[in-house]
Amino acid sequence: MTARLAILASGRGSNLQAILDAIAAGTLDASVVGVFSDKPEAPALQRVPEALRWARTPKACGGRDGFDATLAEAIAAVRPDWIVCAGYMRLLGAGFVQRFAGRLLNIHPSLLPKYKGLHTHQRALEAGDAEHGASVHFVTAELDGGPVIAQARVPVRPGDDADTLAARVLQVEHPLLLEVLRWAAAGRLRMHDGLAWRDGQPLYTPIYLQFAHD
Ligand code: NHR
Ligand code: GAR
Repeated sequence: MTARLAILASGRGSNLQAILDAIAAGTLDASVVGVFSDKPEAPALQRVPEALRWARTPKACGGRDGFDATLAEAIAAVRPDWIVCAGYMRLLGAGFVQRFAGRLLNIHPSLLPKYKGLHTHQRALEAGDAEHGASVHFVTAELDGGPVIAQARVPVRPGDDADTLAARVLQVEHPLLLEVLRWAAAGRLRMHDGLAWRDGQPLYTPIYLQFAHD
């Protein structure tokens, strides 16, 4: 059964584009049933037909709680199997997370539990880390604290700045997210007892995947 994906995005949308390209190429058995944004100007929205776009500012919804409630209704209306935060930059409230628990995924640009939150590349550089990377995790009410499914690493190279490092991480983000979405679409992923499970096995440590990068 082709999985129905709702994508949440606030910016450029390169992760969304990777999903659309994989679906078009026949390497991901899914369809994008809506793209949802807190930023009406987000370039990500332009990557799908107008009928699939939804955007509201939190301000227009009467603030954070009103936004979450409006967003939740719009997402529920498209009956997604999975909801994917792909460069989504706004915290989701506990009520929202509870409503879609176990079906909410996020790609985060760090090797969690390192560097939850924002400015991950700068923080990895300042810490002098030799490696950095990206994680896909189930979203829980705790910011970037939900169980991690899979990770991919990249080296930090001499002379890197936050932009060159972000660009290297992005090269592995796209295939990492796609691989996890293939598992999700095939019904192989669950969240249970605070852990991620694949094929009925609890993931006490994340699955490490290797991908090409510069
Ligand atoms: N919501 C919950 N409940 N749990 C998570 O794990 C979430 C989430 C919403 C988004 C993505 C996340 C990331 O991968 C994500 C994970 C936004 C912020 C943030 O501080 C931090 C992390 C993430 C997303 N946002 C500010 C806020 O006040 C706004 C920042 C801005 O607009 O520039 O919401 O990194
Ligand atoms: C990606 O690097 C993603 O991991 C990160 O933002 C970028 C979005 O790129 N996400 C976060 O920082 C979440 N807070 P994209 O819009 O081109 O997919």
